[in-house]
Amino acid sequence: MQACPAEFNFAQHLAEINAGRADKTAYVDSQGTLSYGELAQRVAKFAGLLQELGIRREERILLSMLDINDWPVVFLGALHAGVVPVAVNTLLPAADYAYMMEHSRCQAVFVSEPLLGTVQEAMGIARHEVRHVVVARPEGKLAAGLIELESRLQQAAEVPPAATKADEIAFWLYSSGSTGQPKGVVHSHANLWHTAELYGKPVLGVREDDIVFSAAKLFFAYGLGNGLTFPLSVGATVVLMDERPTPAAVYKRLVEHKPTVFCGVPTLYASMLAFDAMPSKADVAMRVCASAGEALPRDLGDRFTQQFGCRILDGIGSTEMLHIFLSNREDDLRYGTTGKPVPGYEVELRDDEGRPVPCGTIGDLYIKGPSAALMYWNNRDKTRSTFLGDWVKSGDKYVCDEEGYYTYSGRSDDMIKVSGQYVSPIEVENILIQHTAVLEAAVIGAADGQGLVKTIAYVVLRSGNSACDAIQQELQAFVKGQLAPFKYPRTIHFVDELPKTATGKIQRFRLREQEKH
Ligand code: 3SK
Repeated sequence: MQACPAEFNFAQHLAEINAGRADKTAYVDSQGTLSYGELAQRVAKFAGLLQELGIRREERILLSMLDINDWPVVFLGALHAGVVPVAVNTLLPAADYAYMMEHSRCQAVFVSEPLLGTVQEAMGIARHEVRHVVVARPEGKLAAGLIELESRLQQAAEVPPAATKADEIAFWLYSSGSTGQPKGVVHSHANLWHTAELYGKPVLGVREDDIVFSAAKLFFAYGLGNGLTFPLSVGATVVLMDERPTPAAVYKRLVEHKPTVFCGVPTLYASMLAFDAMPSKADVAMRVCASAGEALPRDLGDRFTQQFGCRILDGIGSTEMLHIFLSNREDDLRYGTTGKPVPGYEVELRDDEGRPVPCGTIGDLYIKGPSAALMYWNNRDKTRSTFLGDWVKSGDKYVCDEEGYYTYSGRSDDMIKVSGQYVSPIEVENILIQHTAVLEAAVIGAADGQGLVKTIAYVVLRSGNSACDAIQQELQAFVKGQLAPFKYPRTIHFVDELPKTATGKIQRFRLREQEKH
């Protein structure tokens, strides 16, 4: 494999490799298509628009947009300009956006109209430096002070790419931890290239004649690779979906656009297989699928392959490593495991003292590979405890068998991964105990009948309140009202007391054990 050149701009790299495909469709969304030629032109114009708005190299912009054809234009246009896009989860409440605006000191926000209200609410809370709010696809006339993306883009001048270095900061994504605020994960231009060269092309096997559809959104590291880095690195076509990834919405795209590569998460695969109006193998054209976010139960993989005749390559990646570093492969697949290290990455399982553990023993997963993030922005402590020289601590526990297959064995911390997204139990508990009926709360993740993790809360009610369906629903709505909706507990158990250490620390591991029996 060639090395990434030292002088490297990932947006320019994509424009160069796709220069001969001007008429080929790069993206298709619910409103139309964007050819490779149009994409290249709009990226260069977007960089011109940033200059016109007075946004300079290395400054940050916030990208809070649904998966529409403008998303890659904004992301790559910023890279082209040497400006740093901070791509954020579109499901977050205003308080989280407010934190991200302050923390990233973003100079402008690029937002889809349905998210504008949340962004404006966040601007009312945050001490921000936002100078421009640019709205993609507004339905009607925008209020004074807001900029419409399309008209400004059309008028903007195309500018040449910034001469960035491979190791220069290209973009950020946010990742949540069990305590504290989300961490700004800082990635370089070269990191995008490494994920395509090491995983996208050789493992997932994305090719020029593919149509790629990722139900995981572009603001996730997983979705960014699937829906931008990999397909554009080989000149493939991408289907984008701005809706929530329900089975109906996903099947609609699978039948209409006939994607050949599909990327999802285990909960989605489970709901697709449980869907009443499931299409037949002849209605779809998938040749390979990917899964990440949480371990794919063996039975789900088997049933999906039986139904659609194609395999799901289950893998694990992280926002810190940018994409998948441990994966099954088409020619080496064992459902129920996460496969083997992706060539180019090394993984090690270590005990509490940092010593490698033998085969068959659970250990903490460490990864070494070229796509590791540069740091967590303005968070020296967490950077130091995660990025350890060449190695990155993942926070996951794994076991490796005699044949070299790795199997997921839980988290090293209390974090819960639900449908591929981290939920901090502490964050949910802190909301629950703000409810007047709640005395104490503990939150854990537990596998349901299909082996998929769901959030469960244990709640001690204040005297005078009694456990019933109504209070359960009220508490669920209370959490949904304050946190991103995926964080609410799917089940609430009302208990008389919580297990605690002598010093009063909640023992979530005891609740997890109880949940298993
Ligand atoms: O959750 C994962 O396994 C994952 C995969 C690819 C990129 C990022 C993440 C978090």
